[in-house]
Amino acid sequence: ERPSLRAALAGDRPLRVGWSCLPDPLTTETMVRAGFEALLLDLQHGMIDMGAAPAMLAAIRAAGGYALARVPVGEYQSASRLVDWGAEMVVAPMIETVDDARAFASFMKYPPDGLRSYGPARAVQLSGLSAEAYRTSANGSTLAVVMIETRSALANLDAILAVPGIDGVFVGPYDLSIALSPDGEPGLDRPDTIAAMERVVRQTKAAGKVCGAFGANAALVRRYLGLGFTFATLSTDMDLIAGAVKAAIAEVESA
Ligand code: 3PY
Ligand code: MG
Repeated sequence: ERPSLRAALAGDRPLRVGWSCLPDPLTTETMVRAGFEALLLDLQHGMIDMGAAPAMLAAIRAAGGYALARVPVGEYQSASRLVDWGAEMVVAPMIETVDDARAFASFMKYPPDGLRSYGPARAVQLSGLSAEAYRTSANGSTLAVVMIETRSALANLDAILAVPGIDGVFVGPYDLSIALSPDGEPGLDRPDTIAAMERVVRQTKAAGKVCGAFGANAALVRRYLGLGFTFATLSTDMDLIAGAVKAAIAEVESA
């Protein structure tokens, strides 16, 4: 039996996590077979909708990967459905307050911890567990992760980390750097952005929780792992495909 996502994230090297925007299960399956051990389906900014998600979650898991998903802002009801369909982590963007975190956690965890409604037939099928084993392990093994990407989230971080049912945080460096800038400019390399990310790592690790970041490219993934993040997602399916096409054309035409 494979380790839970929580156990895999606590392993001796960071998990290789990819990012999917394209709503196609064969693309996600290909990314996992090519080396990503986990893949996040982006239902916030990606083109993936709730209709596309079930087959994509199944494709990730059939290829042996861990299935992660990000919901659109405030769509906690969708988080429940994604875990019902086999997502092992759901990431909620633009969380600002303890109340936001509580609302999200309540949709992710079964009673008595939360108000997730019971109906995990598909998650049971994909997990290979009995319904009883799934139900009793789900609150511990399914991760509710809040995005820290606003000034209020930074200010409220310790209180957000103390919300029962919140398993970790994920930093969006674009929104965070825009929020920290006086003129709304993104700046992934700015010292204030990096210092804020270091603080998030420190506070999150002190709370014993998982700490992820969006890594737009290999250099940023290395930077974030160097700062102590538990994991950093590497690029996106769109950027990886576009980069490979450009490199292949250049190789032909530069000869
Ligand atoms: C951000 O950087 O704001 C993100 O949400 C990454 O997708
Ligand atoms: Mg963001």
